[in-house]
Amino acid sequence: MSTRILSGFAMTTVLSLCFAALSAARVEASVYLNEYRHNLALDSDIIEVHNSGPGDVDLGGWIIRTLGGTDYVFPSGTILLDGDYLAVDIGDQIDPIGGQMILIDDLDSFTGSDESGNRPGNELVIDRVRFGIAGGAPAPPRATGASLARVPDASANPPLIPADDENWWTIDPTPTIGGPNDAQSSNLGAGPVVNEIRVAHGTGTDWIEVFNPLPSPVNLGDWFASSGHNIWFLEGVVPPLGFAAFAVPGLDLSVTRRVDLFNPLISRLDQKGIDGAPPADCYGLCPDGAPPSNGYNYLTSGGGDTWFPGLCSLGSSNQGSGGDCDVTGIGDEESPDPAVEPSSWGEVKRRFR
Ligand SMILES: [Ca+2]
Ligand SMILES: [Ca+2]
Repeated sequence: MSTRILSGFAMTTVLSLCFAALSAARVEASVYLNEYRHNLALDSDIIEVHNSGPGDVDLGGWIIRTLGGTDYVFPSGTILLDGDYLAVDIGDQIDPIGGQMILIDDLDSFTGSDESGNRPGNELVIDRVRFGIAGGAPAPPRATGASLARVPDASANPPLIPADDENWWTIDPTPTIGGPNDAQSSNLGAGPVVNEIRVAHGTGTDWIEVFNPLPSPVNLGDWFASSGHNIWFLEGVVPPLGFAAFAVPGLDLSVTRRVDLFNPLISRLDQKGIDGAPPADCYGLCPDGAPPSNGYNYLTSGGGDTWFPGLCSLGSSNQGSGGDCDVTGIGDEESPDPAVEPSSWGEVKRRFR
């Protein structure tokens, strides 16, 4: 009996030593970038981080690094408790049309090395998001005060540093800075798509064309298109395999170079980009409605494969009468054929509603 008691004591001692050794290794808690919005009144970028646990984390010395911006360094003594949200003002660092945020552990508070060979003074990337023309996540429309939000919230332990940002981030018109996110998840490729973009290049008006690939009509009331500058509401009914064209001047497409399409549930169904594209007035899918629906620039939107410059046919099929997608307009900066350009919003509605 006494032997068993001694064994138990010895085991407890060994376990205690093991825990002491573990506590000297890296913290195991997961800290996330969780939400971002630009505060127009402060002209500042506000970033929310979340500790999904287990355990508290000392963020002192950690860094938020933006694309081309100045590093934000968390002050020493910044303890993020298990389960807490923290919003920090990093100043005006983020380009509204796109960029990235990286959360970095500077490892200075860490002594020794862990199994991955991390050393004090090194930088360890904890989390990252790329958005707008720089990655899959959408740029939050700055004029609306909307945020870029993780979905689901970080407390659900979604993947850190996701390669497919478009599936883990969306915009939230009603930000929740300092608390759990409640944005709607995306449903990319599940319905109507941006089938064509016409870019005004500073004169005239930007347009988008929506194609409905579904076998039933879709009421576009309260649907909206979004860019890093603003949102623009759509309207009307687009028939099965039909087209509808919308002037979208607030989106500033020649500057923002990306458009995202949302349904009334504020779930994102499509995204297209033209950054890096050959110069043209129009860009269109061929065949109509072709994938992918998760692009953020010309190439990731199917550039040269299903997404082409020079397809100018607002309100009608990009495939032409022969179905062969005449792309002879590539690189042609002349105005598109006026015969296919709706002359006014009223005419668009008359034609396509
Ligand atoms: Ca939040
Ligand atoms: Ca078209």
